[in-house]
Amino acid sequence: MKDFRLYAITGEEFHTGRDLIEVMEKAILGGVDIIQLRDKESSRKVVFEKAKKLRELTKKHHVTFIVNDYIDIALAVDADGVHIGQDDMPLAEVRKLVGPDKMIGVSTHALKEAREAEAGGADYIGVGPIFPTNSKKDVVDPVTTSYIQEVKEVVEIPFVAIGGIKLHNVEQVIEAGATRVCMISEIVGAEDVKGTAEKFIKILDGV
Ligand code: 3NM
Repeated sequence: MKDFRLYAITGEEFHTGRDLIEVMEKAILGGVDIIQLRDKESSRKVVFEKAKKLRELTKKHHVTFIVNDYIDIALAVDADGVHIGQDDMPLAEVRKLVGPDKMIGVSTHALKEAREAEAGGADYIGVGPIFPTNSKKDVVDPVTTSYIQEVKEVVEIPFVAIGGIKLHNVEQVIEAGATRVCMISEIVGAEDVKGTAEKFIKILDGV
């Protein structure tokens, strides 16, 4: 797996009319090194079209591209991997479908899930939500930064902290032991998307 540290997930509800590809290109130019297409509202046809465009964009900039939920779309556009949640198909089945070379990321909200994802062959896990977030429906209560400390002690595969992470609280996340951080709203909803990503990179550089 190509490692990463600044992970941006799409969230067009925060774009206030701006174009998906333009916003994500600004994020990449600011230092985002992995992008996930996450679209739970659009038709599969529309998600596929967005995935195709984001694949082109991420190829151009040598950035990792992950598709949330849709394994077939990830394969069809030759994404670098898929991201699944606790309510998706079992990890072993997803691995059978995508093969050994694609990345699989799994959202986890408790140590048991983190252990299972690692044992099942996930390439990385999401750990969250660290703070309250309005970006995900039916999200569990915040797991707080103590979950980062637990995961760091117990899990060997890479993990990325997610959920309510902002420029003003990211240092708490890093202090707890995270070296990779992931956001929706703070990056794609920023007025200055590139500048915001650059600020995160500066903070991560100081680690
Ligand atoms: N997954 P924001 S929290 C997509 O805890 C997602 O697994 C989470 O958005 C998890 O950066 C989350 O705007 C939403 O809070 C992240």
